[in-house]
Amino acid sequence: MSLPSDFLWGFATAAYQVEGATQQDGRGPTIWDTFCSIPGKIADGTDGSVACDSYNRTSEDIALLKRLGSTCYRFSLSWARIIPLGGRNDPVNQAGIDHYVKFVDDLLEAGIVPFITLLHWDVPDELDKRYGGLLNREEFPLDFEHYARVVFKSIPKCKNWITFNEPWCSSILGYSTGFFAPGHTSNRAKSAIGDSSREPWIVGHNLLVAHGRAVKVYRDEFKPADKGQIGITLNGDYTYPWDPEDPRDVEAANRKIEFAISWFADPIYFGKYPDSMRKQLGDRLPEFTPEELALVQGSNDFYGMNHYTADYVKHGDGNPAPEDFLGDLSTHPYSKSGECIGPETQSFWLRPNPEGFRGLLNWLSKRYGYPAIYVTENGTSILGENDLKEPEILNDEFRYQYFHDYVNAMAKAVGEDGCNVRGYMAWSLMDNFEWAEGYETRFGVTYVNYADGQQRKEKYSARKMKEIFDAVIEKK
Ligand code: GCO
Repeated sequence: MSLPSDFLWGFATAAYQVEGATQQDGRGPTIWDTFCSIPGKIADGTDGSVACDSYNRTSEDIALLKRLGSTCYRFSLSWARIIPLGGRNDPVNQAGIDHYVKFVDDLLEAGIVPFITLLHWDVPDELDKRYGGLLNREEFPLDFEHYARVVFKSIPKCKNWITFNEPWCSSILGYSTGFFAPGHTSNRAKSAIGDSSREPWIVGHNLLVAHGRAVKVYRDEFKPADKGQIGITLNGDYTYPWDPEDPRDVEAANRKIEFAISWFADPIYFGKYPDSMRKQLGDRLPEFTPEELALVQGSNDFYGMNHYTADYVKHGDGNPAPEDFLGDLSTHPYSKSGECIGPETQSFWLRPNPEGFRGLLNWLSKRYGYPAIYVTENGTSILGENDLKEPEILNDEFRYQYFHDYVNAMAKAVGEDGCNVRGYMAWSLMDNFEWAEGYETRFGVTYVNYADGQQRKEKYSARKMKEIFDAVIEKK
């Protein structure tokens, strides 16, 4: 046993992936509603307008969390339910606030600790139309600060806050590859800001500053003296050198983690972007003004870690192309000696590798001085799961094994390596709208039958989760 007795564990979701009810109670449109309406963007042509209908099934979801034994739950708020047009001079929608206040009350009543993400990608569409959304260095951070203030004021009972989910994805997938909303690609000829190859780096910068603004508001105006914590959630794979004997591959592997994680974490913990990024990107990477830096540096009470997989990385030759956001290298599922990261899943980017989880926990802890870490997402899809019959879907041994192995790897990182992990939220409580993959890829421990009245049924992994944690958490 190696996780402390007050260790929190539970599940995570995000508003656009589970809530549905996109037209209900005055919610405004978001960039994801708009993006889904563009033909070809979502694999099965669907969107989040119904999703799991969680907006109308809050008590059912809470009962499920309770049944599974969860002690915490991470979910995100829909900014456009609270301020439908998004801006600091736009009207606030009381119905949206009331919904989340009640949800938090009900969770606490059920003995479940809420972790709220302020923004999990569903930016109010109006802000994108009005001034370019995340691209706007002046307006966006101020509007986010205002939204955060409205939320902190309305929901004082929540003590755990995450500003942004995975700014890497917002920046790179939203503004370089175009896989995610708003679907910009950095090789477009024209951009509102001139050179489109700058867009992802500007978006990342603006998200950092907006995060810093929200944290300052929380600390100055709302944070209770004895409790209350706020941080950002970053995603990143663990990365092995393709050839461990080749120093160029070793360096490339480290650089890849820096381009994913340190892009955001170095400014927060050290007050600067990583040297590897400055070297490769030059002035395409913005400089912090002194005012921005004062907001960003020191702005994490904890590190929110989303983690799923690992990869092998081989160095590239020559100068990287401007859109090479990985840092002039290529990733492989196999090492030079032919060793594979792990079995295939339904997600092309995900192969289980629990040792990599322990590896990355150690990498982060060493680099950033053993900060408190909450694992805010971890989980897997299963190859072909959606094509199976219901009884087979419910028997998700593969997912159980993934959670078992990853949780035990984390327990070793805590018990044997001294990492300071305080909580863990599995992705996800239930099958849901998997962004550009639509509903064809399932990540839930609970099966959702979308075709038949949104019935939820616990899979094997759901029923085993408590057992997995009971085996590694010390008894009180
Ligand atoms: C994330 C994503 C989740 C995905 C999950 C599986 O934060 O990474 O937001 O919403 O559904 O990662 O791909």
